[in-house]
Parts: sequence; structure tokens; C-alpha cells
Amino acid sequence: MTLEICVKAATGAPEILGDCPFCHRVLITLEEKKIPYKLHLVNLSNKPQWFLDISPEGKVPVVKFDDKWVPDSDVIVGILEEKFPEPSLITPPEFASVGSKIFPTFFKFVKSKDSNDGSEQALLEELKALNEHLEKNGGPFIAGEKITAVDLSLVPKLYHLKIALGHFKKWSVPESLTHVHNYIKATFGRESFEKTKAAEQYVIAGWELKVNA
Ligand SMILES: N[C@@H](CCC(=O)N[C@@H](CS)C(=O)NCC(=O)O)C(=O)O
Repeated sequence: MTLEICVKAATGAPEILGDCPFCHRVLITLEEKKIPYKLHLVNLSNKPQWFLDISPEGKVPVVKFDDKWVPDSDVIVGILEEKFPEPSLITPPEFASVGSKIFPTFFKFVKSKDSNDGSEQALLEELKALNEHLEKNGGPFIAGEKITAVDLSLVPKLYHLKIALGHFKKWSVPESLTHVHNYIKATFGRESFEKTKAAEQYVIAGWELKVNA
């Protein structure tokens, strides 16, 4: 059975896979579970009517399950786990929120126009907490030796963080956070990630609109 999924098309290039971290999360999950899928690229700057008909909120990703289009990556990943339990990507509950504040703090920092507003420090604290978690639990993944759903949610966001902060702030994750660097290597190097990531230029193009909003 081939699943249909609507994802973001690249900013300014509607025929190319775009830079939505929530879509990327679902695509990596499909790849890790080896579920065949068919992509529909959606130009979010000019949403076609067929898309608004199936996704009234106008958001991606949406996936068709049993003839019903379902939005929201949290919900979609939950259904995928139920319907395709092997390999299991279930995260033990004690690890489920590790790294969850990295994306909102990155968002504030990348948009910040005031270098003294504490947004860089707030992001650093979150990255340090991830580093400590990985050190304490041995890694390479958040729940230990196996990659799980919490990694598949976080890693696309770290990809955005790395590219957008490098480009707009000339900022990179401090070398001292060695466990975070090892985590990035272990996850960005996976075939499921490589195959489904947006090209860097489109990640930058996507953030350009938000940074200069
Ligand atoms: N909570 C949703 C968030 C999805 C979301 O915000 N997607 C963005 C793209 S990254 C979107 O579709 N935005 C609509 C728009 O830009 O008009 C999820 O996890 O799927």
C-alpha cells in the first residue's frame, strides 16, 4: 500500500521538495519504517484549491489514511506507529520531551534583532541540556542505542538551526558540545534523513521570509 502525503514545495521552486521540518519528520518516519509513499508538493505561497479542500487549515503535512486526509505530524506519526509497528520507533515516555525547547528558542534567536535580548543564551542552555542528556545516557540517540520518534522530530529542526543560524547569524553550535555534534553526525548521516532533506538553499529561502518579516 502506497501512502499519499502532501508536503511543502520549495520556496520559489514549486517542483522541488521544500523545507518544512514537520514534513521532513514524517518523511523520515516513512523511510525508517520502509513504507512506500507518493509525494504531493504544495506551493504554500499560492495554495491550490484541491489542497485547501483536503487541508482546510492550509497546513502541511497531511497524509491520506483509509480515504481520509489527516493533518499534524504528531497525529500522523502516532497513526503510522499503530498501523506499521515494525520497526518500533516508540520513545520511552521519560525521554519524550528531550530537546523540545530547542526549536522555539532557535526561532527567537534567528529572528532577534537585539544581541542583548538573551535569545542566544536561551538557545545555548537548551543545547547544553541536550549535550548533558546524551552524555549521561550514552547516546548516540536520545533514548540510547536505537533511533526513536523523538529523534525524528528533533533532527529536522536541528538541520534548520544549523543552516539558518550559520547563514543569518554566522553562528554555529559550540565545539565544546561534543555530544550534540556526535548526535548531528549520527542522525544527519542516515539514509532516511539524506533522502528526504530539503536542499540548503531552500532552507535559507524559507527562513529569509521569516527573518525579514
Ligand atoms: N503542528 C503542525 C505544524 C505544521 C506547520 O506549521 N506546517 C507549516 C509549514 S512548515 C505550514 O503548513 N504552514 C502553512 C503556511 O505556511 O501557510 C505539525 O506538526 O504538522
